[in-house]
Amino acid sequence: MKETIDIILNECLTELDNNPTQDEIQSVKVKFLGKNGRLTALLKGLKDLSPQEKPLVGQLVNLARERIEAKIAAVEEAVKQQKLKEKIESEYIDITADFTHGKRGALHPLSMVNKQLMEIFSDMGFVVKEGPEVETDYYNFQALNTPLDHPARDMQDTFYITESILLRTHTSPNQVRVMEQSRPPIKMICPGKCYRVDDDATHSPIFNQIEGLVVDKNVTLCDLKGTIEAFSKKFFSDSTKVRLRPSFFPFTEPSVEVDLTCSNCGGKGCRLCKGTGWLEVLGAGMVNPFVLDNCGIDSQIYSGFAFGFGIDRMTMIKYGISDIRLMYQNDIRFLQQIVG
Ligand code: FA5
Repeated sequence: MKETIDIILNECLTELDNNPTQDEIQSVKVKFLGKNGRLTALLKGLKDLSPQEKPLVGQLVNLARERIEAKIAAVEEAVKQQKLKEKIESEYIDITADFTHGKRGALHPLSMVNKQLMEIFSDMGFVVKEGPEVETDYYNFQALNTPLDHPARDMQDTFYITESILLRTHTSPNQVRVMEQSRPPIKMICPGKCYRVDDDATHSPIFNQIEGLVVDKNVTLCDLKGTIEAFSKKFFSDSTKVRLRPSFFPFTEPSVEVDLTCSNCGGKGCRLCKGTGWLEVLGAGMVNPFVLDNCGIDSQIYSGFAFGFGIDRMTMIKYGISDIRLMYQNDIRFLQQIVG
């Protein structure tokens, strides 16, 4: 009987010696230790042995079983360690690898400038608002003192969806929307896309404006000039000077065009400023009392200023871009020159 036990034991240990897989280990368990396994069969046969033989053979079978179980545990541990090693190797990341060949994304120049402008105005206490790009004729023109057939509409021809719904030509409709919804003091800016039937090197059919509006008691043209000056010094440079020239917008009275000293030549005169030393950057003025009253704000008590400028134009001036269309063609070679 001892010989039979040794043969079974050796056979089993040999099978476990050959780097078995987890499935093969399972088969060995079933084959030798399972319900109908070979070692189990020996235990079942004990009942046929004599009382003297029974404890002896039983002890031998149990010893063999213990050796097989210990071997199985060792082999299973080896399989587990091997799997772990393979997993670690397959998931290895070389954090010292050279990634300089990888391309990094960057904000588009217009988004970059818009973000910068928002930060400057937020620091100055302006609240950022938004308004619809698809606008009604009422908000885009009529509420801004520009009735049907007003000649000022000619300068802002646009894309009409119906006779009374259009793509907004400027961000000024948001002056009205904000004044209708809130009471003074108001201090807001509103960035957004605008649309006009324009198309040349400095005018795009789609472009971006920022509207500014301040309404309170005793707001004057000096406050407008001071605000533009403070903003321009932050955006361009400390030496930037501001100049106001008379102009006309139906929704401001008086109205002004605002010029800044040329950021390229500092006011000496160059190609960018066409030798004048000044760059025209925005339209502005004191909110027309008609517009205030129309929004339910008593023009006898309150006054306000508003301004509107092109983000595209600011970007062109800041980065010396000569053609606005470059910013909408998404040529990576152009974009890389601006954002690196
Ligand atoms: C207006 O749009 C007025 N709403 C501005 C304003 C606001 C006046 C508040 C008074 C009070 P204007 O048409 O000048 O004004 O446009 C303002 C700026 O938008 C221009 O200086 C220019 O920088 C930009 N702009 C206008 N049309 C285009 C265009 N087609 N492409 C690119 N930029 C444009």
